[in-house]
Parts: sequence; structure tokens; C-alpha cells
Amino acid sequence: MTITITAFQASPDRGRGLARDMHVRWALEEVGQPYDVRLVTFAEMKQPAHLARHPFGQIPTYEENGLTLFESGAIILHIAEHHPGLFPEEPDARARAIMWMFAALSTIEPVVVEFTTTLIFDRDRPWYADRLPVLQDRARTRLGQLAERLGDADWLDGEFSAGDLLVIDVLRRLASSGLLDEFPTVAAYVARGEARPAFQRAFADQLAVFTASQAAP
Ligand code: GTB
Repeated sequence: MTITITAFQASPDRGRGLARDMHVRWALEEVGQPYDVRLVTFAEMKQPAHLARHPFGQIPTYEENGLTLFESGAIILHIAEHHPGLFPEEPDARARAIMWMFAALSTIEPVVVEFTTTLIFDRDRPWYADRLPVLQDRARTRLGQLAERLGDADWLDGEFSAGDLLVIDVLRRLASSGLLDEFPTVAAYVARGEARPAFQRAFADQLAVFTASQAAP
């Protein structure tokens, strides 16, 4: 039973592992499932073959035994439900891990993405200087709330779970902004996630794709 995911053939993040295939790679490494990667160009992502996998023409996707999934959250949920390692056994703890997955993607990620995309892409806009501090403060508020909940714990709710995986991978997008440095416990939490051997393997694999794309004629 082969798992195949899709990823950028040449990621715009230049090997920093910020695209969402990284969520899926990391999850598969955590549960010890081997997988193949189908690399797609931006043009191929909008062609019928890929649109059949992903109606919005994006990555990542996940294929296994005739099942095709898109949306990284749904993919992580599927992986965590079918393989031990990302969800606790106890039903209430499992429900809370799923709660953190939703929090990552619907409460933390929008604030993080709006701030970082404005920071990176909108510098020349006339409204940039007024807007950026607003978005930065929203991200700062979320990080403060997260720091409060995390306290001095290693993970958000007991053992490392799919909830931590998604929260950490979403927070990684803040790395170049410097905002994480204002919240040392959250920065340490992200670093703990990145230090996991499964994360390291996933990161190395996506970096190898980027390196190969640079070497290609
Ligand atoms: N909600 C979907 C999910 O979670 O799977 C969102 C999927 C998504 O946004 N995919 C992006 C994509 O395919 C790649 S991850 N974009 C191409 C398109 O829409 O045409 C987003 C991303 C891209 C690049 C960087 N980067 O360069 O740092 C970071 C994140």
C-alpha cells in the first residue's frame, strides 16, 4: 500500500520547509509510514490531472489505495486515525488533540499568514506602514494566549500529538519575522518540535527536493 503525496517541484520558500506538504511529510515520518512524492510545477497544479486530485489546484494532496485527499488538516487527521503515534488512546484526550488541530488551522494560521504575507509581499503598498502593526499585534495577541496556555509544559496537552504538529508547523512561518523571539516559551516549543527526529527527516527530504531543483539545467 503506497502513499503518494504532492509537493512543489521548486518551492518558493527555497528549502525552508514552509509549504504545507511539510505538515504531511512530518506526520508520515512520526508514524513511520514510507511515502512517494509527486512533484508538481505551478503550471501542472492547474492542469486537469492535478485538479482531479485537488479542486483548487494546490498542494499537498494524499493518495493511498484509491483514496485521494486534499487539505492538509484532513490528511493529518486521516494519518493520525490510521496509524499510532499522533493521537492519544484516551477518547477525551484524542478529542482535545483534534481541537488543537482545528485551532492551528482556523484560529492561529489565519493571523500568522495575514501578518507574514503582508510583511513579505506588501512592502510597496501605500497602506503597508499603517496595516502591518495591526496585523503584527493580532499575531502577538495569539502568541501571548498560546504562551499562557502552554505554560512550562513541553506540549499543549500531555504527549506530543497531531495538534502540536500543526500548531508548531504553522508557527514556523513566523521565524523570519522575529516575532517568536518575544515569546521565549513558544519559541522553545517550536524548537522542541523541530528537534524531533521525524521533523528532521521530513525537513531534509523537502530540502533535497529544493536542492535538486536548483541543480537542474
Ligand atoms: N488549506 C490548504 C491546506 O491546508 O492544504 C491550503 C493549501 C495551500 O495553500 N497550498 C499552497 C499552494 O498550493 C502551498 S502551501 N499554493 C499554490 C497555489 O495556490 O497556486 C502555502 C505556502 C506556499 C509558499 C510558502 N513559502 O514560499 O514560504 C509557504 C506556504
